[in-house]
Amino acid sequence: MTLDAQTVAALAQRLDECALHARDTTKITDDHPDMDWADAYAVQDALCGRQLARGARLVGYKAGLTSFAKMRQMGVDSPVFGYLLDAHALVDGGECKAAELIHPKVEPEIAFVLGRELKGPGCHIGAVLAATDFVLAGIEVIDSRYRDFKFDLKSVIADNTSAARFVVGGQPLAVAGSELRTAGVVMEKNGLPVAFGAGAAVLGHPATAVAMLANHLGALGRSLPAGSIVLSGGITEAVAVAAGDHVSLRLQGAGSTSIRFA
Ligand code: OOG
Ligand code: MG
Repeated sequence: MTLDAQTVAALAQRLDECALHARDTTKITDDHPDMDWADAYAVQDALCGRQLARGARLVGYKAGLTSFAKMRQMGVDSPVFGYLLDAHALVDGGECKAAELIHPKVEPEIAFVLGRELKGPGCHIGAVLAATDFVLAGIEVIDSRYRDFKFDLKSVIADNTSAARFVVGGQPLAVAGSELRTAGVVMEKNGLPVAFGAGAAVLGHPATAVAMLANHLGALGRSLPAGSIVLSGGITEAVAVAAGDHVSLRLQGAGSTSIRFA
């Protein structure tokens, strides 16, 4: 850690207020170029603490920047981890208020629902599959609080990895007997296909991203509780959206999910 507790709290407040008022800001590494990984996750924790203090509930976690398409798009080279709140969950087929967001984008994701706790270190793909109840089709709405959606890894970690909203479908796909590597996704915007891919785009197998997340939390003495929902990361590049857009995602074997931007 290079930042003191007061600076960590002030940075969390700055990012929190940007999200609350749909206002962007400069990268926090511009002001704190020497901040380290622990600082970045400490700001993320402080941000989470503010949201929980307002009554939000933690419902799961997310891995991001887990596909080469995403890493290339954002100019970074390693995955990042964040958390999901009930306040950010949207109803399948429901509305996402674009005015509450700065410059939203959507991503096709495979969402894992855990039947059992997952605890690192030493978590591997087999442990993830054994602990997973089922997967669902998921659309993540990301919205970086940074100007022009430009950031470095430490800045985006502090900003809870651009997490903003998410929606999942209601048709569970059991992992036993499914081949998640070749499970295809098609994302449509206003009826036109805009992104295609398959599970293998995420680190060769999306369960690998969940294992990495469990190991990341394990290093902090935390775990992924039973019942958690875990977004394993965008399979393709994220697609910009605006009020009026309708986005749907089909995941082979798991039906579809959709949202409307109002
Ligand atoms: C960071 C978050 C990335 C994903 O699925 O790759 C993410 C960003 O691109 O803003 O959620
Ligand atoms: Mg994502």
